Amino acid sequence: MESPGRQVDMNCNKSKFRMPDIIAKKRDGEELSTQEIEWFVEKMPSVDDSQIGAFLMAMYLKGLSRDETAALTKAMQNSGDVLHWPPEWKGLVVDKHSTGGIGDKISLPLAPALAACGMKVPMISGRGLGFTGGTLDKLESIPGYRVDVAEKDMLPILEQVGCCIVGQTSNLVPADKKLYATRDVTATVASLPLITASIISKKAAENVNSLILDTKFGKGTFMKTIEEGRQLAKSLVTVSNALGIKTTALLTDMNSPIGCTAGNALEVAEAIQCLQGSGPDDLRELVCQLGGHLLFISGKADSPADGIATIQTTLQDGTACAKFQAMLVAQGVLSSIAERLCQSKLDQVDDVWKVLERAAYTTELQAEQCGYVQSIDALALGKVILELGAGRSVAGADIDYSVGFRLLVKVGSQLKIGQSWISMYHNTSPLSEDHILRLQCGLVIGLDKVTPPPRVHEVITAD
Ligand code: IUR
Repeated sequence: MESPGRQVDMNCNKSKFRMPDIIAKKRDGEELSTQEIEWFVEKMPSVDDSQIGAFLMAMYLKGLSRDETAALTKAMQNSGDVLHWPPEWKGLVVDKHSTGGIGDKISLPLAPALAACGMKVPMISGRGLGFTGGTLDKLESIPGYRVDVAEKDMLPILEQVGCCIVGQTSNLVPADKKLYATRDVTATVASLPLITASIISKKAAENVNSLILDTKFGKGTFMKTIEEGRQLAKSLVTVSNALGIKTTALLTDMNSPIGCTAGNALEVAEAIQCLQGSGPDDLRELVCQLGGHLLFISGKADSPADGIATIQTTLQDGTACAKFQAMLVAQGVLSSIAERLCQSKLDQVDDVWKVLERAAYTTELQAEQCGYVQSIDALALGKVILELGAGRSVAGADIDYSVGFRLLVKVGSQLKIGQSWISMYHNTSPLSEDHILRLQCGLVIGLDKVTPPPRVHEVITAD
């Protein structure tokens, strides 16, 4: 019997496909052809929402093979503009993607560090939603920073500076916008092939030669177990390489916050510390490891260790910081502000308030027992600052750049009773009892000495 429903473009001369047949085929667990997947993505603007939802659910339940996922990713890449770069940049155009976490400000030092190594980094980033912060929000806490850079204006910035960090333009991977919005309302977000196609199609549309992925697992990210993180990393690496992008993933621990700070302006300050060769060790290690592996797969370092040392040098000799300063100016920040931010010594993170918006109140919380810090629950802390205004619970909401926290201890630190362990930056006072309780519960103190777990657990390369 013929399936009911609007029949999309029956007369399309490319094929005789019908949406109900494609949905049924996937519903019954069969493999779709590349042509069927391409047809679906091409016709998506005129496909009924109910059919897109049903197809997504069929893909969610039955999965997609490697070839199907690669075909979907490629078709999505080609659904809008694909960026083009001068031929002499071949091999130099690189980017990084992170699956996101609390205190994840890695892109801010990494993009300029790579530019300082001669790479071209057209980084297209996102905004934060929920407890994960967004790179664009962090940068917008710097007065004047513009994220809405047109594609044609990226070229001169990349020529002169070597990196830019911008928002997604309206015609880059429009298929992902439609699919992501529909996944959101049809309980089909958490699907490995759909996440893979969504992430890699956007990087492929940037037309990068090499890509490094920071695939996180743990409390402060959406892949809670190491095995879930590993499966996502493998899927991303396999499909990205199948599309011709040299790709490696690092599987990294996101149980405790990265660095010491979370919250937009505070994270900018910490990123600049990193660019000045100081700041928290774990942040610097992640920047160097991600950058080092990326230089290696791009053929610009003889080994990952060689690449790591090269990135480390750019942080120590000021060349990465100079690139960051130049990028800020190229993206709208007054040169006096950019200079003040990048050239004043930020060993005291509080100095940042001379340039950036300052929270009205700072409250320190004290340890309620003595011992060693066993764990710091990134998610618990991230949710509190989200509620205090550092993030948005719904897309489009305003955020308060000055809200956040600064940890005064790390996992493994020894603490005395009454010793301060966190500074909260907030604009409503006092902190509520509920917030204080949840923050205190986020710090686990015990008598056992603890060695902090390594941030990088595994390096996942193409088979
Ligand atoms: N980020 C993306 O770009 N796509 C996704 O599907 C998810 C995160 I989940």
